[in-house]
Amino acid sequence: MKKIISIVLMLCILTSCQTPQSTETSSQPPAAQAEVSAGAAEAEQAAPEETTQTSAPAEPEAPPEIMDLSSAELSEQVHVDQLGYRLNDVKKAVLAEGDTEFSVVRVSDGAVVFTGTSGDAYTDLASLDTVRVAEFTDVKDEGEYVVATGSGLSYPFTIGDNAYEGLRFALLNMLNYQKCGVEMDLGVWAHEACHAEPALIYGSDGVYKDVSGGWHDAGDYGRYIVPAAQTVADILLGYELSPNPDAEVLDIAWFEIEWMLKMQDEETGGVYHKVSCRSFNALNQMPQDETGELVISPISITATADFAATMAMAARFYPDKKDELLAASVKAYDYAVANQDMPGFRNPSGVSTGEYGDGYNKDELFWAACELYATTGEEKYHEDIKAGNIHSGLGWADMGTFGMAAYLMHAKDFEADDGLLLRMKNKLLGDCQGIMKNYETDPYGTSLGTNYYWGSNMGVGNNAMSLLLYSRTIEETPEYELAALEHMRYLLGRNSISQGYITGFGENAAKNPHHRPSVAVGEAVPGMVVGGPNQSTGDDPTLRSNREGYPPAKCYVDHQDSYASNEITIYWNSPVYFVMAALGL
Ligand code: G3I
Ligand code: 9MR
Ligand code: ZN
Repeated sequence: MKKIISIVLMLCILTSCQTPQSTETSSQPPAAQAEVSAGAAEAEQAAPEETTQTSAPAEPEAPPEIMDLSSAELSEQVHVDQLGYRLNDVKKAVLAEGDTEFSVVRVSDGAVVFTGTSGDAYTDLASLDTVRVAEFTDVKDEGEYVVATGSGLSYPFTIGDNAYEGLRFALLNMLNYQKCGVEMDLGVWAHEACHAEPALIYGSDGVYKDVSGGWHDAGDYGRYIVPAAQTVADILLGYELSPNPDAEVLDIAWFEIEWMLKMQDEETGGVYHKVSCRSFNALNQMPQDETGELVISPISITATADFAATMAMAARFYPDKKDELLAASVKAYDYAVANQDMPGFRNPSGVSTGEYGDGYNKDELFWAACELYATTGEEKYHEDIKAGNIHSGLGWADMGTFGMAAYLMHAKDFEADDGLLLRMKNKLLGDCQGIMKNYETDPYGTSLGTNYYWGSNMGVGNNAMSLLLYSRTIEETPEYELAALEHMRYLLGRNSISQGYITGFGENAAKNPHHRPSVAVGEAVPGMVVGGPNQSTGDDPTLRSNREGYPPAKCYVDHQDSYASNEITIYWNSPVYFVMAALGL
């Protein structure tokens, strides 16, 4: 984990920190310098222009200027990736409007290793801040640094190929912290077996079923099929598309798959939507302390189709279990197709835990058909895909892109249909172009435009994932690969509030997630992606009282009670894990 350094006090006057001159012109404008969509704060927006990097000392022998960092102050307006940048990465920071010049300073000795001029001032509509982008790609000496400007110092960061060390594993290992039904040896977060007793089938005449196991969904202890399917698919795809896959993924995912299998009704093939207590328990309880009766909510079509998709996908990853998985998948698929007009899931009376309501099931059915075709090559599934529309999306309510990924990667084993391939390519390309349009006008390297909603960080992860899926399954696209990495930097602190959104990673990472084990213990489990800014501040009282009226990208509060901006979930971690794995980081 990162070395913590504390930075205090005044910044030495930047102008006194001069370095010998030697200039270098970058022909590539930083993303933030790209053209701005029409109609947006025109007066403030500068035309795109090439930026000039003023480089490090030309004569290596000349001793660098030294800045007294001990008498410099941290600025909340100088935004960097608080983990850092690999040696050959593009390196950008986001500065305040007044920061036309900046330096990169080594923490160990205060050496000013680089000075530069930042790009044009630009008003970011998501944060309403006017900012400048600073590029220091040429700094390639390993070390711990800060960016220093007239506003003050950034949080510290590493330049080195180990900048991201530990993050990818922690993102995956988070799922082990969410394990239910078994005793877990997790240091201070250790817990006894929880939620292991049979659960009541809602509406039955006292029928109980064993549905133990699986992962707690989030900051609460419910276990829900729809987000489980997304999470399993994300990490299996991460495994499939990684240049250096993590062997642990298969065991980790299997724990959830085993639980999902228990959630299927043997008789009909339908899959129960979720299992939880009737309501959420107190925030400071460890899992074994939630002892209310467990209730299995009714079967839904979205859960059943997601289950069918996940099991058909899993059949390719677990050859020894292929028959069992495929049988479960086919049974679920047949049920979902036959009952697709059933209304979308709503919490039944008396149950108020996570709903994952979704009145539209065509994307889930599409995903299932694609996975079944990808695994079996049976024409029946191909016909079902051809008969419907192409769908996209990677979030729990919209799963179509998982279907496209399966078809694009595996249909070639059978008789891929050129028309379908083209439609999928165009659909995914259209999504990626929309993402890139936002990305190119976002100083922080993300792509949500001005739309920050509950779980916006999943949107960040999913957008990066879409770009990588396009690049890996259709056509290698270096700009998309770079943009995906830049999205990570937003999550790691290069955002308008310099907030690290992954617990334990970065100097200013979230410390008070809405996560029951973390609250109970008084310390956040590491490696959890929090929900992030949510412009609907009315979604929770703590967010409202702290952030009402703030611009969308700033509607976040690192408070344990803010479930609408600071909860964690398995499916906010998993796309970010995918990105790290696919990038081989
Ligand atoms: O997607 C739209 C967006 O396009 C629109 O601009 C925006 C305007 O408000 O709304 C967006 O929809 C929001 C949606 O999340 C985005 O995924 C809804 O307003 C918002 O209510 C919805 O919140 C969901 C929340 O439960 C409340 O139902 C979250 O997605 C979902 O992740 C969250 O899930 C909870 C579980 O129920 C229980 N466990 C914890 C988990 C995380 O908080
Ligand atoms: O802890 C719950 C969280 O997991 C949910 O996402 C959130 C919204 O459904 O609800 C949280 O529970 C709160 C409940 O809704 C209202 N009373 C306070 C609960 C937090 O302790
Ligand atoms: Zn449990």
